[in-house]
Amino acid sequence: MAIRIPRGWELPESAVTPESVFLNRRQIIQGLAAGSIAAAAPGLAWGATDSDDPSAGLYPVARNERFEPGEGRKLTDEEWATRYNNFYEFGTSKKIWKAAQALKIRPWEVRIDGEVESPRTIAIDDLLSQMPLEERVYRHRCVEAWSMVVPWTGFAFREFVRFANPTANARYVAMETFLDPETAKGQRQDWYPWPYVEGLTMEEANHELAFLVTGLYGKPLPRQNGSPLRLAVPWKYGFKSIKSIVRFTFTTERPVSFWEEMNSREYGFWANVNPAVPHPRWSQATEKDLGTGKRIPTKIFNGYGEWVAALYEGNTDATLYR
Ligand SMILES: Nc1nc2c(c(=O)[nH]1)N[C@H]1C(S)=C(S)[C@@H](COP(=O)(O)O)O[C@H]1N2
Ligand SMILES: [Mo]
Repeated sequence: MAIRIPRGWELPESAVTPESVFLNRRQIIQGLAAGSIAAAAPGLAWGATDSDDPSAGLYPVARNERFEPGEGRKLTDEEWATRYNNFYEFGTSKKIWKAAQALKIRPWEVRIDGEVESPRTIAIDDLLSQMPLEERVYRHRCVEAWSMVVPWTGFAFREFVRFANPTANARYVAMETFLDPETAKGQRQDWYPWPYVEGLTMEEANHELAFLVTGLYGKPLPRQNGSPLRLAVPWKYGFKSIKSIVRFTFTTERPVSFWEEMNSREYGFWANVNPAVPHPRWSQATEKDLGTGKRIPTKIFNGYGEWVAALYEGNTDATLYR
């Protein structure tokens, strides 16, 4: 197969195809003998790596218009969101998207245990078929002071909580990424506390903004973005939004997250975006918008204060500690 279309990231930024155009291109590719061409030429278009994702037929889904990019913000180009990533399991640079294609996303099971009425394991496609999917445009602010605005597809975390049926004792939910050093070479670096772990209070998990993500730009979530299931908590620094989740454990005690374990002086449990609290090694007052490169002021709770500030009333730890 020698079809060769230059890829977006091989072009100068000025020549990158606008979303509407590559959506059409993707529709065309999908229309062509489903699978055969896309499978023969992986990387042909943005969506082509999805061709082996059995959930592809679920997308796109309707956008929930309650969530907006924010004043002066525009959607980040898909190529930036899918080619500039943090996923330490596949390396510490931002260019891990190719390495991440090694991730086996099926079969994929999600374990639900701890303080639940009955622990269970569910296959991702069973879970997907039971959850109400919607699209939400969220801002994402990395602790490294870059940010993006992307359309995630997924379901409200609180729908998942209802499904998991925790006991009244549950105060936190801990989440865990897969552990497979065979495919994820970063996990052979044994000075990191693998697997990646994150956690939320039950109040946070039940907040309507907390979102479990299964798709991006109207397609199944690319592996490099944390397929098949990742978190999006847009009022917190990006490292809270754990990727490729295999386990949810409801607990009475606060979990210690991956980055907190690595360096608790720099990364805490709450990690609420706060421009007034600098990282020990850099300011958090501004951020660089991915793609445009524009420097913009960082907002408290990443601009979601109206939604979430009430969660932290009287909890100075949560707002003043990083
Ligand atoms: N398992 C896992 N989850 C992770 C990370 C990681 O290295 N491993 N990086 C985090 C960080 S620091 C950020 S900013 C976001 C990046 O998500 P993106 O690559 O989809 O933009 O994922 C978060 N989730
Ligand atoms: Mo991050």
